[in-house]
Amino acid sequence: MAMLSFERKYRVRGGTLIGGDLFDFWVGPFYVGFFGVTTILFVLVGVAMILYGVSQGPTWSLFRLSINPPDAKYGLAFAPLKEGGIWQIVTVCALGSFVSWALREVEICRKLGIGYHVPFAFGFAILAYATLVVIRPVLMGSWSYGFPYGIMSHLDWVSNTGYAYGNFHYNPAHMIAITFFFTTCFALALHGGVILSAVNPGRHETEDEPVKTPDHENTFFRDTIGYSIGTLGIHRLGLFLALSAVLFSAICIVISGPLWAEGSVWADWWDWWLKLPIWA
Ligand code: 07D
Ligand code: 07D
Ligand code: U10
Repeated sequence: MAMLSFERKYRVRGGTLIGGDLFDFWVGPFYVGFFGVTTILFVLVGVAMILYGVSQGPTWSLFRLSINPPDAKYGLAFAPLKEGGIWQIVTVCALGSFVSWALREVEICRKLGIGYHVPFAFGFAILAYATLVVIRPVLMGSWSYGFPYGIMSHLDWVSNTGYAYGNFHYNPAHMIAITFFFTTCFALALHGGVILSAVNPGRHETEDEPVKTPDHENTFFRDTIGYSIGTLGIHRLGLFLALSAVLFSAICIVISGPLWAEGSVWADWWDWWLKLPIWA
């Protein structure tokens, strides 16, 4: 179905979670809805606060500008605007706009009558962000544990936080997360590759070469590794791998501090392994 005739079919009222018909319309290609309006409002306030914060700061340089979290002395209290209060407001706006975006996705899914898989997946990204700037700081008793909002400054935070626990590579959940990230890329490369190989037969073939079927895709993997997960299965696997990567990322950072105390080294966690009696 051509896109335009499809849009005429599905661009109908209904499916909203809140607000009824109030914002049930499109602007150009974009569905608006109640949560489109809240998204825009949170983005406008958040961006305005970032611009205000940067205007007070030492630089407009894109790579160096930074909105920093409050000092440790403020604990979990509100900080004065220019001493981390802006960071706190920006954090509220970021969470507000991310959650609004997810709920707007839900409303679009309802209109289309499709599952909620995409907003569910985005929820994992929101969870990871919330772990970094809310859950872990609350467990540690201070907003100062949040990461600063700047391109280079947030890299400094990752580096400093990593070295605060010795070598972060020894964090077992970090290992699992990284393995899931690598596996996700591997799976997407295999999937993209096999689909294109079936749809675009080699140039040496004739122009009217028919598109190959899923049987060809299955057989390729059965011939190479003895098993094919199937056409639906690869998409389930992809979603599982990607969400697991993000979930274990959230776990690896939330256990650093709240569980494995600050100042201790992740490498020491592996002592249980060295002390296994079988090595003696
Ligand atoms: C390709 C979809 C498009 C999204 C893009 C990002 C902004 C920020 C704001 C100047 C895949 C848009 C960027 C809106 C502008 C200001 C104030 C997604 C795609 C193009 N990081 N990070 C980047 C964010 C964290 C880390 C790049 C955001 C954690 C490392 C970009 C968050 C940790 C490296 C960026 C976030 C961490 C980066 C490219 C939020 C652990 C890099 C991102 C909200 C997760 C890389 C200079 C990308 C880089 C990079 C954005 C959080 C680590 C600026 C929005 C604290 C090690 N991060 N990041 O392509 O080049 O994502 O940095 O949580 O090496 Mg980061
Ligand atoms: C948080 C992003 C959420 C994004 C949202 C959307 C907008 C809109 C608009 C474009 C989670 C934002 C949208 C703003 C944009 C438009 C229009 C995603 C988030 C909601 N590490 N490490 C990870 C590796 C080392 C350290 C995770 C590798 C060193 C710390 C991942 C290596 C040390 C933390 C990972 C490596 C160290 C991490 C990141 C290799 C430093 C974290 C992915 C090969 C010396 C972070 C939850 C992620 C984490 C994290 C990978 C090395 C420290 C598993 C591959 C040894 C302190 N590292 N790392 O979490 O777990 O995405 O965060 O060396 O905090 Mg690490
Ligand atoms: C997949 C797939 C598949 C497909 C697919 C895809 C996965 C098999 C069938 C999809 C994949 C791709 C297209 C590939 C490329 C994608 C990526 C690499 C992922 C990363 C994506 C990006 C980097 C793009 C990011 C762009 C975004 C998020 C759009 C930004 C849009 C807005 C800001 C507007 C949002 C609209 C809202 C909130 C509703 C209300 C809107 C309005 C009222 C519009 C106008 C608003 C105003 C006038 C008010 C002013 C507001 C402002 C200024 C705020 C905006 C702020 C900004 C900073 C812009 O599997 O199948 O194919 O295709």
